[in-house]
Amino acid sequence: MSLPVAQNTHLENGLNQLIEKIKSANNILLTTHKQCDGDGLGAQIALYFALKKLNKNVRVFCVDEVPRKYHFLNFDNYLEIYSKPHQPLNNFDLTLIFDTNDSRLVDPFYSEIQKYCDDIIFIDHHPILEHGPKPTKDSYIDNLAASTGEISYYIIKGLGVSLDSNIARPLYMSIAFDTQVFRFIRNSSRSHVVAADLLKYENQPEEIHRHLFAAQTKGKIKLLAQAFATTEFIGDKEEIALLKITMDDLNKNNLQPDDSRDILDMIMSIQSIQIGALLLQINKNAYKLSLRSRGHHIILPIAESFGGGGHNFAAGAYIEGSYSTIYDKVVDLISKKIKS
Ligand SMILES: [Mn+2]
Repeated sequence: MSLPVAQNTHLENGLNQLIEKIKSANNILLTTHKQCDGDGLGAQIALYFALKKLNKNVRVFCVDEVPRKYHFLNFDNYLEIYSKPHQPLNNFDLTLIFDTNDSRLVDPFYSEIQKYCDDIIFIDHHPILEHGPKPTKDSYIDNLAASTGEISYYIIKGLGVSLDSNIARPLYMSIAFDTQVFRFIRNSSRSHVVAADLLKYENQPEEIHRHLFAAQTKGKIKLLAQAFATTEFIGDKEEIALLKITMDDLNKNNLQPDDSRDILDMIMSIQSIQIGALLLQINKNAYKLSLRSRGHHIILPIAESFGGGGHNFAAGAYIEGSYSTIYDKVVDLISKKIKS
């Protein structure tokens, strides 16, 4: 079964232009948003291996430390971390940034890249923000793609590079991560079709699922127990769930902020919850807000009002201030959204 590479002519033209641009560039930089996730990381690593096969000079960066659960990819010899010692940057013909179109999520690396590269392109599946920075010209944004890995797959195919296990493994990881093993596929067969092709080259997909979703520590289970026990249910019908996790909660269980990422999704599995919020403390007076909606209420504007972004039904923002002030604002905005 084959599907068109893009879901409308406008996107197909954009994708073809992007592929031509990549073909004509020699020095290429690849990166993704801060606190990377499996999607952006897998999409860029796969393209790194594909571009190597085309003999391009290519460097692949994360802005900051890669969370533990992705270390099974063994990227130490080629993946560079901007926040750690790395080789100096050189001039690049082209920079491709995966899984965001918001330059703020790539800073301070973004500002640095601008000194070395005039052609920066975002490759993404998040909506363009109403109030945030606009993506650069020629950026390729496909809101219908369930993962950025899927887009990276079609770029690699368009470049005429043959797939192999180095390319298929990170791409499969991207798709498995962002779809949560095919739960969130935007009602399209595309994720499955692409994955089926990748599995010709990846013979341990269950190992990838395990690394992404079932490699818990005792500390994580303890955090889950505490999180579930302290989740607040708010509203007339208790349709809002709100959860707080402090730095101390993470530290005492030997966990990283990334370890808290899936907890809100677990709480959203309570069918009566319409909107869920997590306030994760990142320093004394700053919190990362994560928001989820069951699908009846678009919560992206709430995240945008705090200077954040994301998808319509899964979004987030960094907020400075005391917990009680932030709590009041967040509960107020969500309650209004529920009533609207
Ligand atoms: Mn993504």
